[in-house]
Amino acid sequence: MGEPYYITTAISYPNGKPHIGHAYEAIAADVIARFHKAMGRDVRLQTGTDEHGLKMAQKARDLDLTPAQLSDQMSQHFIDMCAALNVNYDVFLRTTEPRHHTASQEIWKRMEANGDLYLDRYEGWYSVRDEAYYDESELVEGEGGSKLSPQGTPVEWTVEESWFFRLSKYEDKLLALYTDNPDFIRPEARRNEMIAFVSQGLRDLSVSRTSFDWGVKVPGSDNHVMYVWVDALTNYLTGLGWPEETDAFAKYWPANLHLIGKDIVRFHTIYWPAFLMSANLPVPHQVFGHGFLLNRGQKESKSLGNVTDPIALAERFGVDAVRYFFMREVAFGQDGSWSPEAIVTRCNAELANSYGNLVQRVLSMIFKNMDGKLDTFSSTEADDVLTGFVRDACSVEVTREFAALNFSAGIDAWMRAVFACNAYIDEQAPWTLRKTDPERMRAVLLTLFMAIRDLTIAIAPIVPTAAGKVLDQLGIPVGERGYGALHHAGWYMERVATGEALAQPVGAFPRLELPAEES
Ligand code: ME8
Repeated sequence: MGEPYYITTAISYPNGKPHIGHAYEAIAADVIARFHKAMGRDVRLQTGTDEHGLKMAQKARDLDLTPAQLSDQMSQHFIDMCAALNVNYDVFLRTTEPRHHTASQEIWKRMEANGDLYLDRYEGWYSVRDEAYYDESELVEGEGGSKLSPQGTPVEWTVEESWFFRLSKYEDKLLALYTDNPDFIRPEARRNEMIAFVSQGLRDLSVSRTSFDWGVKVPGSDNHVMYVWVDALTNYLTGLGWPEETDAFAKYWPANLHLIGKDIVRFHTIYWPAFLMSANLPVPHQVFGHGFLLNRGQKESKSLGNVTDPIALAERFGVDAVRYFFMREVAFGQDGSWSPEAIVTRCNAELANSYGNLVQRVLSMIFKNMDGKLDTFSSTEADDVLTGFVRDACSVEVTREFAALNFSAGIDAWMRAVFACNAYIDEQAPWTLRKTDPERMRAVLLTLFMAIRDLTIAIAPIVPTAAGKVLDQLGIPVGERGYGALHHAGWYMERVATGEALAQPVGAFPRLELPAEES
């Protein structure tokens, strides 16, 4: 089955429906998972929902639901989003599952056994209305000089009992982890931020609450629930069946990649490795903090009225177009912006006009002029140059860039190969050769047939549905669709021997249109 590869997304707060940022992260994780599968690895992709904590409890109260009812309703929307975006996860984990409580309590016990948890007092400005603590710096002044939360609710200096995690003990170990494993935090800008943060010194972390009860109970302290991040981060272990000694855990832990957004890098690169070291477990290989997706340069929010439902977006433009656009348009790791016009322009120029049109033209000509039959042919230098160029772009450049999570650069290399095919077809003009030199026309079309196969295999992780359709039309067996297949083509000769013909092609990349009011 190949070397194991375990990738996770953040688990989303289901206190609302999924937004575009959730879709972006899920798509990127799925692309990475499909890429590694196509490279022959034994991949496991985990996603899920983060259902405990104050935010969930507050939202449920606003809606007159129990937190459990709210999470049941809302997590289904995240499952539906994955289906709509063709995100093919192996595990969808919900933190309210009993096995997750077991795992969270087990990691807690191990941290405690290691001497890293102690009871103390948590003090701060607390708003009963918000059920939240605020920093002095966040407070605003109310009437008569009273102190108010940023939400304008009254705050009181409050002292509660809390468990603390000795984070301060892990400063040096964390800095050593970053130095010894330069790829542990990506991209570089995020790594530098975290090194600077830890270098300033770490304070111990309050890891339990007594002010509300929607969470995992602290073992031995029934009036405490765990701080939501302790339980949330543990999801990556729960999904492997830990603390049972499962095959999945032995095979997939430590994770190869935690893919998350830039706002939660601190939790994943400081707290999480410290918890794991404390529990005597190996730390993940890499945490990548991707950028934020903006709508025409603005954050989506209810007040701006620009919140996009990712499922509706996929229905409108097609799931492959949305996936292609996100991976192509945004330099991975940086923030990016989207708009309906940008999706239409990008996908029409590249997917429909350059690549889709090439596929359609070549397959139609083979169907019409060669009865859809493949054959052996002798190639000229021009054919070999094209074949070599396309093969290199697809099997060397695309794979190198995708492996480094440089999706945009990988797709750029792919587009150069598409352009090379279009330049070749114009130069060779097979439509003219049909009358003057049918033998040569066949060689040109079959050279292009092989190039299209390479192009399609290379881009399949990004646009799996359309690529699957094209590979079906080309008659490529399912077992021959990985990157390894780019270097052998035994199936081609088998196909020639059987004489099986290609069916009449149907377009896989429709041109997109904008409704009149948006164009
Ligand atoms: O943070 N663009 O959940 P969450 C891109 N439950 N990504 C975005 C984004 C945007 N506009 N907005 C949010 C949580 N994200 C925790 C995670 S993991 C153990 C616990 C990303 O629902 C965000 O960075 O607020 C995060 O990676 C993911 O969406 C879920 O965010």
